[in-house]
Amino acid sequence: MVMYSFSERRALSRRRFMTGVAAAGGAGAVRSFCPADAATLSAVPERSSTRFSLSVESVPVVIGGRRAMATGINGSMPAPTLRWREGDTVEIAVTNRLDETTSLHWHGIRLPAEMDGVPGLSFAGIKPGETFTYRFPVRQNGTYWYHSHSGMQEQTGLYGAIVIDPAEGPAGTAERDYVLVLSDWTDADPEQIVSNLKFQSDYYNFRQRTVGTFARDAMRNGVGATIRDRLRWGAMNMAPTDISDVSGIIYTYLMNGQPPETGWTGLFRPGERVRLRVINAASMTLFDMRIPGLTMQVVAADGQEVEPVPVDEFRIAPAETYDVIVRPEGEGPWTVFVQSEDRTGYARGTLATRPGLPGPVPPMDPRPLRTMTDMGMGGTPAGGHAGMSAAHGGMAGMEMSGSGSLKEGVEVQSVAMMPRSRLAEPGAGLEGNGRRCLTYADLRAVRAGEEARAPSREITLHLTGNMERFIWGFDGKKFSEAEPVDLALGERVRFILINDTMMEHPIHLHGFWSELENGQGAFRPYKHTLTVKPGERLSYLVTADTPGMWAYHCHLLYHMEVGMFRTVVVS
Ligand SMILES: [Cu+2]
Repeated sequence: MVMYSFSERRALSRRRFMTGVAAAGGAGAVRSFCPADAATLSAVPERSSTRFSLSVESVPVVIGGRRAMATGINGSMPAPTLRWREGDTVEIAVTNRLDETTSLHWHGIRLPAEMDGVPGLSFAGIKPGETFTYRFPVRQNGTYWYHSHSGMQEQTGLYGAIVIDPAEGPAGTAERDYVLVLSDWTDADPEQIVSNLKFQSDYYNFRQRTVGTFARDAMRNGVGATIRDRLRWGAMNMAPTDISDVSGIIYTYLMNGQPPETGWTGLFRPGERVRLRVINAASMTLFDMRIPGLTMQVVAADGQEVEPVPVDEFRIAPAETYDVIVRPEGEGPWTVFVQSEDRTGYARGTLATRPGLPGPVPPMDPRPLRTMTDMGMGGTPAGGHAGMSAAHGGMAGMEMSGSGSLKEGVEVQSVAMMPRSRLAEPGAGLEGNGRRCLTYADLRAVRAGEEARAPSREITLHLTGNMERFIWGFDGKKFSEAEPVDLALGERVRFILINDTMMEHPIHLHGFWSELENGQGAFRPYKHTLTVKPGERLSYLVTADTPGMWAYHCHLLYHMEVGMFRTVVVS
């Protein structure tokens, strides 16, 4: 854990700004294209049918000047946007043209368990050459997405948007309607990334690499790849941080498949309302989105309508979706600026009245600083090296009060002694930046929840891990060591999550709404993915109304991969 003084942070932010300028200067030279053009991808398509035919296949792409093979659908990465209507029954025939098993999971969609698309739980997966036909009634509306639940296919591009019209027809709240699929692209081999992280958890957070580590890395990854990494690290002038496991060193952040050099462009006429359906399809990256000069009205979270919240900025974790409406009055152009949480890169878009008008790109913000609160020490956020060392020393060997079974060890590096609600906080790096940032406490559903029953019991789970060992789990156990969470059909339960780690974890329960208890009473927001901040305790209500085996996991792909995953069995 490295903490920065204020002056160090200032220096870092200056350096970051230089990096940003250099990157922008090289823009013209970098060519990038995907088989599907960005305009067709981002405009919400007409709803043509209730039947869809999707071919999962390798798709050639060039991103950042380098050729690579992505995993896409029908020749496109991201996969095509699917438009459905509430009340219809959709039928989706998925053919696997890869040489490994695939699957598609409909994220946030309430459906029978056998249609949920998780190999090993819902079904056997789709073998090479096979076609599996998903068929289910659509009982909700809003912005959702779909992605592979097999291996590392999500990291290599197998994700797309779902837009569901209300039964009574499209909402008519905006003249323009775009999806913004955000993602983190790498041409590194995802299996190698996991291996590197297990080997050294700060692998992608550059500490001064030496001749010794060069030799070691070259043995693991090959000389060419190691030299390439070193050149990138040098060019980025990276400094150590513990914000993200995987950073802009190997990631190119995409908006609708477009890297920042080219970006995505959305057209509008002055005075029009523009709806942006923002989906974080990244494997490992939390993003902070803003459009300098425009106020965004947040009108939906995870597909569900909320009372409009005017904001300048919001954080979106992997798997979350937010719908925002903006109303640009002049000609623009306006830049849609989406920084990675660790400020090692950004995705970029432009709202303009005609093509070819890029807006100004602001410098990236200073990197977030992990604080005492992130350590679960309670109190007000505080920084500084000395304070952190003292705090860590004080925690060593302590046992969790109220949860006698959870002890620190290899699997549980620390426990939050004073976990607290952080729902009214925008998140690390967004405090006090002069902008109105969305918080979970702001989310208020437009309708009262349908379920008035109080929960009959509580299930408390700690999010645990060891950053140095790249071990992640619930209650100090990996998936392979853990029992399923059993729920009785029809039961209403309160889940309590306590984050004992220094990272955010976006936790996704398949099949059911997670009704966040955020102080809005009966108007609590219905979410499918809830980000738990470091040192935070939050709770949500679940009605287990659909039988079956359901996945419950962290949506950071590599955390899930190494064991931050449980099965929830409803019977
Ligand atoms: Cu996680």
